[in-house]
Amino acid sequence: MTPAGFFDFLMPRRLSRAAAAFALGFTVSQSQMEDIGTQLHEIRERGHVRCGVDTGLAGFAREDEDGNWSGFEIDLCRAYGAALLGDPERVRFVPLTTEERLEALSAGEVDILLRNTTWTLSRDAEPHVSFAGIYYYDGQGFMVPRDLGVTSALELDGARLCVLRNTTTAANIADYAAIHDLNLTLVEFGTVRSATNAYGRGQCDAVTNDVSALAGMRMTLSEPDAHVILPDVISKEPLSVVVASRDQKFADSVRWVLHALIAAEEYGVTAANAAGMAENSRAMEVRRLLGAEGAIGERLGLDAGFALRAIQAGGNYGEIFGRHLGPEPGLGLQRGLNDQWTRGGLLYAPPFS
Ligand SMILES: N[C@@H](CCC(=O)N[C@@H](CS)C(=O)NCC(=O)O)C(=O)O
Repeated sequence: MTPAGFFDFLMPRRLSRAAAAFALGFTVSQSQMEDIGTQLHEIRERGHVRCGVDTGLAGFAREDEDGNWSGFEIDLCRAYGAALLGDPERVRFVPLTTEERLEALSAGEVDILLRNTTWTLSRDAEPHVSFAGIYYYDGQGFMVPRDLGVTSALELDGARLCVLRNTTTAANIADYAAIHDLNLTLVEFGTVRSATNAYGRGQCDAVTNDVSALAGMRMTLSEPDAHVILPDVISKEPLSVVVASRDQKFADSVRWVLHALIAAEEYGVTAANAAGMAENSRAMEVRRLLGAEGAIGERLGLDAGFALRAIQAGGNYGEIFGRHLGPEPGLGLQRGLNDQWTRGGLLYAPPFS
């Protein structure tokens, strides 16, 4: 649907946009209104979604020698291609360093940032970016060579620590060191590859990062078993999908595609059974989710089949997690906080109604 089409749908034709906004009681500026719906329109014109991803992090986003990307964040991007454009392959992956990521999003170089980015107040307060949903509840941890014999981060006094610059990691570790009176030397890097290589060469005694990222780094070391991730978790790192804040409608659709993958797992909808459930399920919530009932997709400026296609692209949240982050060949991470609320986790999709 075009932006104009969206407004036609929302309000009587004879009302001007400003009058309509007034009539609906919105306090939206003229320029904000003009942007509503434009981003999806641009993506459709272009024919692909541009996803900002890691430069290379096992389990999350990695490119092989033939240019094929794979990983948890990659499959989430593909779900967006399927939901927004009807095809999981209509996605271009743009590798971004920690330093580049938010600027690239603000500058309109990518549509969706899916790149281990923690939702923080300061980042959310930036005028050009909006956080559209948490897809992984993480926390900052430490990895050390097993033969160092260290069992807690509190024993790292005097250590050299590899850390990625322009991250929450670098800020948290400074706070942690100050509180616990630890004298740490931080050795900063721009990409995960350079940090992993430096740690592997013994340039640092330990490396600190999001625990999931440490699991990815560990996997790419020459002898993964020779390294341990310590039990200490020193921060909350809710990794989120981020979009530019210029088009709230787009942010909503991005948020609800993620919710669709989470809700699908809760209701037992998988890549394999989604089409059958759309036809045969008698649960109204599932029918609405899959577009067999109601018009929730249209409310988002999408269409009835957006969630069905997203789920069929690579499965529900649990299927995607299992493939990349779960037991071998995944990173071996537990579901933990990233389990459904019905099983004691934090994943909780709001109602599809
Ligand atoms: N979640 C933290 C850390 C994010 C981060 O960038 N972590 C490193 C993990 S090693 C990373 O993903 N690097 C990926 C890369 O270099 O492509 C943040 O948002 O600041």
